Amino acid sequence: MKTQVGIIGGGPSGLLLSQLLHLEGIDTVVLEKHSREYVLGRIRAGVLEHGFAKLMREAQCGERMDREGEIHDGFYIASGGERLRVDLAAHTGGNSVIVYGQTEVTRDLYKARDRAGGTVIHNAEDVRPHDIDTTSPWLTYRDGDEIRRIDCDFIVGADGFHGVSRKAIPNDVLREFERVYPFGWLGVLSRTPPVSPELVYARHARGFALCSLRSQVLSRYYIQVPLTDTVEDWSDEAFWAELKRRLPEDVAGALVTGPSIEKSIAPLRSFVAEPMRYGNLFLAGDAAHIVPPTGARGLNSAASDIHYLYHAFVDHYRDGDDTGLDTYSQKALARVWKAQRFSWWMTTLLHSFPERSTYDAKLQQTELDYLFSSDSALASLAENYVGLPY
Ligand code: RFL
Ligand code: PHB
Repeated sequence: MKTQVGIIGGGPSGLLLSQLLHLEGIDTVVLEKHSREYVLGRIRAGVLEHGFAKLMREAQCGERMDREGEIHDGFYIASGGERLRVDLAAHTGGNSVIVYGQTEVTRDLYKARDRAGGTVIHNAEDVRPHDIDTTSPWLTYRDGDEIRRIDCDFIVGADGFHGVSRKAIPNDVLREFERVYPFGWLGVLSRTPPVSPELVYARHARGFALCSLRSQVLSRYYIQVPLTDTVEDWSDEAFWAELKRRLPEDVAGALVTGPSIEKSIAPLRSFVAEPMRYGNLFLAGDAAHIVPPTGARGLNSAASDIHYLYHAFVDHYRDGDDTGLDTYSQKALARVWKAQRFSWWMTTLLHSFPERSTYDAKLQQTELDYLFSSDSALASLAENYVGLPY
């Protein structure tokens, strides 16, 4: 098989790039390790910035998002019984975010690839990139007993944090920057009305909690848990009781509980790999960088990579202009690091850190007091939360 851009990974990054390139007449093949049902069963992001939404519309995949997604122009931060509304619109000249689940984004992208007759190969085992430092890179994957080969002009590694593409970059070229947090988020999805029309990020001495939603009948809640905890340690009853303890009284009192329909633990980690290009291999999304979910930046940062990469490929194929490809890594990383900084800041502000000094605890409280009393501090938070310009 032959294609112009071979894409490893059929998550939101890979599918969005594939669909955008298709609309410009550029051929792609997507190799996905798992089944479609498996990919759609992962419950992840819920908050999209408008830059992401614009790309979805450009990809002709924005219709359901615009119909069913909710525009949120504010959210709450709760601490010590107080609740502060962060007015995103007021602090950003009318900007907002869209609440629409990653599962739905991915479903819409799969449908678009199907409609266009795009090639997305599921259950592709042992995917490997070859000759990435030449102008004729190629991919192999295993289909049962057969090894299949795909010749490409370029390869894009959009295969998430645990993928193979980043590992194909030689050790003496690749630099990795990492911070691992000593806790995770236990998330529960339930078919219950959300406790608040807007998200509530709550700091509490027992640990962080977040009230989010997917729709008016589907809620998503998270609590900070030690890394040693497992899903089996948490019955639904124990989860709801702990969530209530960490929320302000009025919020806890309004909480409607019900059976969980999904429950999972995600460890919190910050990670960046540099460079994001090696030869004719380009990394995008979680394959190159991840953030703790506190600032809702992960999927949104993936989308900004796709924005740069898509335009770079179009310039290459349409005009023979390689400037975009040559500057991709540098441009993408500049925005990636700003998302890293913001996610680290939100995480540090709102979580309980075991074995933290009393000095650090005082600083965290002072940072919150400052945020609650300063319009400039709120404006900085709002500007980052709605997404910095591309
Ligand atoms: P993905 O989604 O991990 O997709 C990668 C795909 O590649 C496949 N794959 C392979 N395919 C072939 N060969 C291999 N060897 C392969 N190895 C892996 C995988 O099966 C998969 O299908 O990466 P992508 O596309 O870059 O998308 C990134 C986002 O998934 C991620 O950044 C967000 O989910 C992060 N995130 C959030 N981001 C936001 O912008 N807003 C949010 O509100 C938000 N909330 C969250 C989040 C992530 C969370 N978790 C679980 C970490 C909330 C949570 C709890
Ligand atoms: C979610 O709804 O899953 C969600 C929302 C906001 C975040 C993280 C996750 O910061």
